[in-house]
Amino acid sequence: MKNYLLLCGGVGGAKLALGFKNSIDSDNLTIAVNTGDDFTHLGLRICPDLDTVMYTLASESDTSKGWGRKDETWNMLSALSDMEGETWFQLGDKDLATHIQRTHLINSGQSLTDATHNLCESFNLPKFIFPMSNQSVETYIQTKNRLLSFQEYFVKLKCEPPVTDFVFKGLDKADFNKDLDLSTYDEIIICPSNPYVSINPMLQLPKLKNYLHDYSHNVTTISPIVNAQSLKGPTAKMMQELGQEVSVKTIAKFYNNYSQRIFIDSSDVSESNELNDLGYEVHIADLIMNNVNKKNALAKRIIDELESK
Ligand code: FO1
Repeated sequence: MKNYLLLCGGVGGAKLALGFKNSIDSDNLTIAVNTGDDFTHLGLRICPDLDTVMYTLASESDTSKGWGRKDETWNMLSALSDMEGETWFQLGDKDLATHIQRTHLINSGQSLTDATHNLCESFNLPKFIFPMSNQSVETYIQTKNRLLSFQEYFVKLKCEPPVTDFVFKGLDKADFNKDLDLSTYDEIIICPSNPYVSINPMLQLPKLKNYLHDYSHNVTTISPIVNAQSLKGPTAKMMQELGQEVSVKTIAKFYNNYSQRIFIDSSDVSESNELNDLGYEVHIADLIMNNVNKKNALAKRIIDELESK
């Protein structure tokens, strides 16, 4: 069995990561997760994509919302509201424990990787989930009038302001996670996550960017666009606002320097020839992962293609 590295954002990436977890031995699976969405809120270090992946793989996620924990209660948030505290970013009681424990571990001197592995251990997960970096990289959204922090844009303003650009702060002091030796992975999968705000923060880290460029024949993209719509979140809206066509071709062009293989949905089969012209080997699959069988089936399909390469 080959070794797989998944590059993953939040909800869409986590679904595919669950399919991989259910399909291969965890020794063959490593998941590098975007931390550009991370922020400090009410004194707590919050890492939304790491938590979404961790909860999803532990079967602890609230699948209807896509973030947070299942069977959640909201007593803290309600008490905070009574005190007229800040409640725009909703923290459930069980989820709060994760942020308190992570903040405590980091304040005690642990790296984000070690804190993540400690949290994963409490969910009976192996140490296969890694932050993209142990240093902070913060995603900002440039809108016409203001530069917004990611969570202000995403949660407070519900992705409404049109996007003109993206800014990643902290890159000068950040490295791709040193615990991940890229030469040990046979195949790298770009999960169906938002290219601009979930994968791009990782691509800004020179070690990963250069590796993907040099080994693009081992990099497979799974399109987050199906039939001119986002699988999840604001990818399609952002594409439109940036003046780009909402299509798998735009995804293929975005990753053209870093990937030579792409999985697209059967509804986009008519775009195959154009993707071939861009240099991609194209695979057609059902990319809509709306139940666990489909998550497993897509992961198995990708693994089968890559094992027989
Ligand atoms: N997303 C929301 O849309 N509203 C929220 O109130 C919210 C709270 C929240 C709390 C913890 C957490 O780990 C994630 C949370 N998210 C929330 C999701 C978060 O904003 C993610 O960054 C996005 O899902 C993008 O990946």
